Amino acid sequence: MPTPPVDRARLLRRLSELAQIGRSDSGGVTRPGFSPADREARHYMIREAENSGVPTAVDAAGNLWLGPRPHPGTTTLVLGSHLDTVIDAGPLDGVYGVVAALEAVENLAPLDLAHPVTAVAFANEEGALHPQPFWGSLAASGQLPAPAAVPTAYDGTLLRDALTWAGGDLDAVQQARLDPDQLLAYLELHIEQGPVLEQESIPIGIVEAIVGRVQLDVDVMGAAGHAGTTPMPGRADALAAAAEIVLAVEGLPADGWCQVATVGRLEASPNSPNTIVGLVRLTVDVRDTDEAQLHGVADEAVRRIETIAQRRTVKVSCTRAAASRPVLTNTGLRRSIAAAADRRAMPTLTLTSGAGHDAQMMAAVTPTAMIFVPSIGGVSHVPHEDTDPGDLVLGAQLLQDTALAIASHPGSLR
Ligand code: HGY
Ligand code: MN
Ligand code: MN
Repeated sequence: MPTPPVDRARLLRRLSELAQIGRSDSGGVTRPGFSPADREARHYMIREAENSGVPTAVDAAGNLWLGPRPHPGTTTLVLGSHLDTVIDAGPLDGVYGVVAALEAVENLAPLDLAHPVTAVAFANEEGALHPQPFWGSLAASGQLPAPAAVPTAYDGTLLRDALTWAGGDLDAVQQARLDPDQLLAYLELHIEQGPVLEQESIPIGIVEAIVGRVQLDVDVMGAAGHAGTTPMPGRADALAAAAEIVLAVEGLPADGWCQVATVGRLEASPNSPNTIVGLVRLTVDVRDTDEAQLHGVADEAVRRIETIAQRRTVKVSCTRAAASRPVLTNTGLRRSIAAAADRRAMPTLTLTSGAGHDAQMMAAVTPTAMIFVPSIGGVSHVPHEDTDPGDLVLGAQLLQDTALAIASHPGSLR
């Protein structure tokens, strides 16, 4: 069955218009999950979908469905990613996969397929404002940890309110859980966010494995004091201790504990030029494709942090705030992607993802795979994140072709 062409102009127009929503002065995009800008992007996608006659819905976890939700009596092919971003992000991370997924749903809708094809924008994948990353895909895959008593964002916003504004319901989040028997597979198209495809001059990546990740929330509690009158001996300077902690975390990969380690968020208080810092709140992000290694490094990070705290007579609390397992994608789906690429003579490369994705959560409940397109300069999570428009269209076409091939055959992938 010939697959209709992706509408290049529509795809690029939507990406360009979405990049204006949450635009920051630096030219980046700031649309943290459940923020007003995130809600504006959702409303934009709802208008675009409904103008094409595609039904939309928001589930209790705030996931935005663009097309028929999985339902009894069918096994649905789900295409998706996320609309939310980190702070000062680029214009493509996540949103590219959602826009391409809607494009495929629109183009395949007129065809009589054995399996329905739908699109989803999973809520709060990044966890940039409300701390639980992969919130929506964890809820959809039945893996959401019990939320804190009063889940609160880094800025003090209550998740209950933010989720309600997004169309969800904190008390009914369990209803967002998908029934694996109603799922055929999950496919996610995403920018690579790394340098490999560009270095190899190959336009399509077929993801074999996705890195696992552990995030620790660390509080360093010292003693605030007057910067001028407090003698140096005996200070419990939380920021000086945190500085050692940042470097100790940075040293974990070089010591063979994991592939990458980062302190990405740090808040010092009272954050005044002439006061010794009393409290530092920071996050530790460690990643590896080996699950045992990942849990070992989290324990080692805590050991290093506690040793520094003891020597500096500050107190620390380390909490495992989020964790995602490393996953392998589905072999059959990878073959379907490769076959679809071959039909269009698209060169492909099989690679590992150093970024985490909603696909990791969906892999727990249904056959899952990812397609990458190159990132210019290999950069992401920055305003100058970019991909050649031709590659964006190629990736979207391959997603659609693969979806058509998989959804055309009754019982495929079973
Ligand atoms: O952090 C990540 O790997 C992804 O951007 N959520
Ligand atoms: Mn991201
Ligand atoms: Mn992403």
